[in-house]
Amino acid sequence: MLNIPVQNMSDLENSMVSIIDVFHKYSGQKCHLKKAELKDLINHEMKHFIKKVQDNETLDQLFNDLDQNGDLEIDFQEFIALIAMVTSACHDLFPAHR
Ligand SMILES: [Ca+2]
Repeated sequence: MLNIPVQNMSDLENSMVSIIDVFHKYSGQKCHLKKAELKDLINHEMKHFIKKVQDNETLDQLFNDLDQNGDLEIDFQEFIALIAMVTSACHDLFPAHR
């Protein structure tokens, strides 16, 4: 574990730590997200950026798209692909200067 005081970290570094923290909040010690955990994470942590996942068909589709190695779990590598996709989409929607 890196031992850097939070106040010394940049906004971007803090954001990276937040992504890691959120992943582990939902994955727990096992470091993989099951389908229901992915749904909870999206619906609680990304509700302003992604339409709420309500039906199983949408969840299955999203889960299968993210699960690149087909082990029926989302590891951190697969999770950050989602973060990258959504962040990229937000970049197109948000003005450059807020
Ligand atoms: Ca996987």
